[in-house]
Amino acid sequence: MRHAPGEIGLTLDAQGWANLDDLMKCAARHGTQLTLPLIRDVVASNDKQRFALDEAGQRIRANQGHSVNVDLGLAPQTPPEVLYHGTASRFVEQIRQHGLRPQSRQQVHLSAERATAAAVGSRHGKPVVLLVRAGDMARQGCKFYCADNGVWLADEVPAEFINVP
Ligand code: HQG
Repeated sequence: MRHAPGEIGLTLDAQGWANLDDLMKCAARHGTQLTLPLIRDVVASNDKQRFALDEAGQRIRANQGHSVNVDLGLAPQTPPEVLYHGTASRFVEQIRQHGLRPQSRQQVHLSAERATAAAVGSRHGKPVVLLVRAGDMARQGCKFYCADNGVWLADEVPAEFINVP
């Protein structure tokens, strides 16, 4: 849903939605039996609320984290004064120089809680939590978005707004 829908022949619309019938058919063709109750259960119970159903309950999409090109259609929001980004110690020098870039994803992911950022960073190695001065950034005209699961998103974070511990 976020990285390779085409691998099972699934097509997302421009906003990242896939029809549930299509998803079930494509998955079945590739050996995975999905049912509506199972999908609904995954959407409801996923630890990070990664997925959402549309109001009619006919389509599904990921709330954030895409590497494929989608427009989630989120409206810009005023961020908290401070957001956190968890990374690995080996990336810190590059980030100090170039700021945070989305890399393979569409946007940089930021958290309102330090502990969440630490967990995100530990996926990559020895975690380091960077403090992002989101309020200052926003006042200078940078846009922030909040995905439906509470993850904050920005197109990039210039180095001047990052405090490295
Ligand atoms: C780093 C997971 C060098 C960045 C998590 C990160 C998150 C740079 C890595 C979501 C850099 C990219 C996203 C620069 C950024 N030089 N390294 N200039 N700028 N980086 O996985 O933020 O499980 O694409 O610090 O919970 O770790 O997928 O991003 O370490 O919410 O739902 O480049 O993925 O969610 O790694 O994680 P990622 P992320 P899901």
